[in-house]
Amino acid sequence: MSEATIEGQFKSTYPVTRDKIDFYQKNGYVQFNDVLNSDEVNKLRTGLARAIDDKKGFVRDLAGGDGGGNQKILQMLNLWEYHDEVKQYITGGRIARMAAALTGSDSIRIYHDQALVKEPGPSAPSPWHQDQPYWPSKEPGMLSCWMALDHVTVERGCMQFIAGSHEWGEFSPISFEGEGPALKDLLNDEQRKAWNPIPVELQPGSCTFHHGLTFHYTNANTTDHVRRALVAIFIPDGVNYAGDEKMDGPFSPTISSEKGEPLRGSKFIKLV
Ligand SMILES: O=C(O)CCC(=O)C(=O)O
Repeated sequence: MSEATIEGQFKSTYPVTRDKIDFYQKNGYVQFNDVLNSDEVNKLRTGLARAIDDKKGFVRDLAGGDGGGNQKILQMLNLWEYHDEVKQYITGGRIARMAAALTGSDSIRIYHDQALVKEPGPSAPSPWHQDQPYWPSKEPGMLSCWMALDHVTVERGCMQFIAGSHEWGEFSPISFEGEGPALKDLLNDEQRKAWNPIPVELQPGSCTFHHGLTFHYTNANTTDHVRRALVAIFIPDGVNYAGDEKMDGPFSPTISSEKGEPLRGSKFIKLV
């Protein structure tokens, strides 16, 4: 591969058509194929392998283990701070510009990235949930790009969505450790009738974007192969800080906004 192409990694623009924007706005999620080429996917796999070795920053088992061996869902936050490959991916701008197009926003900031790894064997499902209840934003609007680094099938833990559920309002946060009610228990009759999970199987380098209120789920990985996903969460314009009562996460100390002001923090760098 030429130097020029390597230089351009993660930077070139991926076209987001009007149809895709309309689909996202109507359904609360959308799929894009071949957003990354195989060199870019391999670069991110390299960064992820190093992150799994050195476990810098915030690392835990999202399903309640100790983050040591045998994690059911290994979650590692803000790889971009520690691993150059991921920094290039996040700051290169391709996926941030896609987020800007989907939301119609003039500016996009990163909230954080996260690697979510389901090894074969000890893996757990990620229960049906919305993301917005875990985020410090007052208004909905934040969104995630879920990038597949493996060929993800239903059995390997691909994303599943309830189309249109981003219009159903904000529900309580759901425990990934299996405590408390399931999201489905909180629905009204009409919402229960509309419950029709849509699995989105992806090739490596393909992704989905989903709105912070969209209901989503992934199976435990029941295959013999690892499932690696790299998620980037974005803050578009018009999202304000909800205040302390909604924030006890790892980035609370970095938030510089007062309640009701645009959500800003030292790590929420501007990408677009
Ligand atoms: O990858 C998973 O298992 C869950 C992903 C997820 O919940 C998210 O990206 O918001």
